[in-house]
Amino acid sequence: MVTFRTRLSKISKTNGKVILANDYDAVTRNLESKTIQNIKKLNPFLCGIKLNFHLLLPLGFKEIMRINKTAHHYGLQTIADIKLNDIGNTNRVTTEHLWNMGFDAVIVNPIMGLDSLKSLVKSAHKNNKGVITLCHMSAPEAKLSYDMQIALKKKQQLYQLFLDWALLSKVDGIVAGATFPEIIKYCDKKAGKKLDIFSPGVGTQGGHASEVVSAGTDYLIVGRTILNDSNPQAIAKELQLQSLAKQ
Ligand code: BMP
Repeated sequence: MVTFRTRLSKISKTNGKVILANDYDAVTRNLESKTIQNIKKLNPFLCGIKLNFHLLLPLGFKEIMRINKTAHHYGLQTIADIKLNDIGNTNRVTTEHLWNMGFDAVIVNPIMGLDSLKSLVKSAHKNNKGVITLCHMSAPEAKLSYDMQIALKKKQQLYQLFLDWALLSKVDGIVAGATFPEIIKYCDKKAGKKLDIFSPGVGTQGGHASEVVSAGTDYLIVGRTILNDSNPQAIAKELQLQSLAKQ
C-alpha cells in the first residue's frame, strides 16, 4: 500500500494540485448529497477534498464513509481538517475513527508537543495515512501567534519551531497560509522535498494562486472561491492550471 504523499502526488500529476475545502454553513441541508455532487462535478480539477470539523459535526459515520468512498472512486484523496490537538490517548482514538471512516489524512495542531506528534505520525504511517501540521495559518491575526518570538533551545519564531517539529516528526505536510508568501518561501527553502506545503487562503482571503505556487506551495486548498462562483467548474479549472504552472 502506498503512502498518502505518494497517492496525492500521483493523482495531482493528472488532476492538478487543488484541494477543495468543502465548507458549508450551519443552515445548509443535504450536506452529504451536496458534497457528493461537488465530487462528481469537480473531480477532474481536484486532487483531494478537505472536510472541516464543522462539516463533520452534523454528519454521521455512514454518511462520511459514503463521501470518502465516492472521493476514492474518482481517485481523490480525503483530508479530515479537525486541527487535532490533545493527549496521546485521545489522539489515537480520534484518528482510529477517522481511518475507519476512510480518511486518508488528518490536519493536526503541533502545539500538542513533539512527542505526541511523533507517536501520532508513527501510528498514522503504520496505516498508510497522512498527517499535516499547522505551521502558519492564513488569517491576518495569525501573525500575533505564529510569528511570536520564542526562546526554547534557540531564539526563533513559533512557525519556525513548528516547521522544525514537522521535519523531526516526519509529517507528510504542513499548512502555510497563502496570505503569507514569504513564510511559504522560508518553509520551502528549509524543508525542500521532505514534506509538502498546503496553502489555504487563495481568493476570498486574498492570497494569489500563482504567487504562492512560485513561493513553493505544493497544494492549494480552496473553498469559497470555487463553491460560491456561478461557474465552479470554470474557476476550479483556472486554479488547476495555475497550480501546475511551476512544473
Ligand atoms: P476559503 O478558500 O473559503 O477561504 O477556505 C479555506 C479553508 O481552509 C477553510 O476550510 C479553512 O477552515 C481552512 N484553513 C484556512 O483558511 N486557513 C488556515 O490557516 C488553515 C485552514 O485549515
